[in-house]
Amino acid sequence: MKQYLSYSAEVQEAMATGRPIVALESTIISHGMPYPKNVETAREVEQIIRENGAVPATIALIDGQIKIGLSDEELEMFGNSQGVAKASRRDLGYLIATKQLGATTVAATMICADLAGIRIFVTGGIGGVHRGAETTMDISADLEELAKTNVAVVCAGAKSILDIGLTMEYLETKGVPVVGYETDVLPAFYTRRSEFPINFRADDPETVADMLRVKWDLGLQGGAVIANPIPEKDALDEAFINGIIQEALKEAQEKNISGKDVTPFMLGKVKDLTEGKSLDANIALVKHNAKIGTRIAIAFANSKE
Ligand code: PSU
Ligand code: MN
Repeated sequence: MKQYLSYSAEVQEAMATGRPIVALESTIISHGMPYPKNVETAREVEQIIRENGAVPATIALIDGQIKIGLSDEELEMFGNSQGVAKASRRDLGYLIATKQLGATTVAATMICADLAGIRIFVTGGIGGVHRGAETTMDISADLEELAKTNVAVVCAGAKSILDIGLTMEYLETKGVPVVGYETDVLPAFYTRRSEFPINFRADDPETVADMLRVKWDLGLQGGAVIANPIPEKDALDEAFINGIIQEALKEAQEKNISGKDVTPFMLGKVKDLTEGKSLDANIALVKHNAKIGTRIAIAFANSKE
């Protein structure tokens, strides 16, 4: 397995010296945000992690290797390249064997982080059960991954392009804990609240770290969702964003968008319809997640023995 992993110098050094490392995904760069804001955001998020005392490891597939930690040029390449595949669990074998560029989703990033021994992963939002999944069966592979891979995902909850209620039910069935960070309800990505209660509330990074430590000490396989609401000042108006999501969903249906194209289509459409407001909110929440996720990674490293 080791022959497929390649580490940046920064990550290698952090591993050698036992410094906390935070994993980051690359689908958000290649398929989640437009250029050049995607690359700017990726750099800023990495910088926030460094400033707060951990080491960032953005994960992607390049030339037959799983890269754990990208260079500045590589970040640019993933942000500004049309030919980058969206890589989830099913795609890893093929994309690595054929030496293609692959931007890893939450599911694939969890797999790669786990292979590298990184337990804390920061992103914007996870995939989930899509609205209408009772007929389309569109359920993100992210949820299955959360059920089996030991990586905690710090995110801003689930977007209402998804069926948030069914996503919570799915996670419950699979035994995935959903922790609200300073919140009692699941945040809905662009807004701080949804109508769905979280399973557990944590008001400090130590509580999250201790919970993860005990879960994995007990051999309870799988990850956790750490849901951190978007800062108040960056949140969008609920009625405004939900109206726009409805409009975008309608267009996705009319255009018969399916499979792995659904989430990128929806994100792009919502961005256009909000005239970029959704992108600004997305950037703000990822940065906030980076800050909280770094604190959790540090607390988790300190919780060892
Ligand atoms: N949500 C976002 N931005 C993203 C994604 C989700 O706000 O970029 C990406 C993540 O990589 C996530 C993937 O893992 O979309 C889910 O895609 P799908 O629904 O096809 O599983
Ligand atoms: Mn899907």
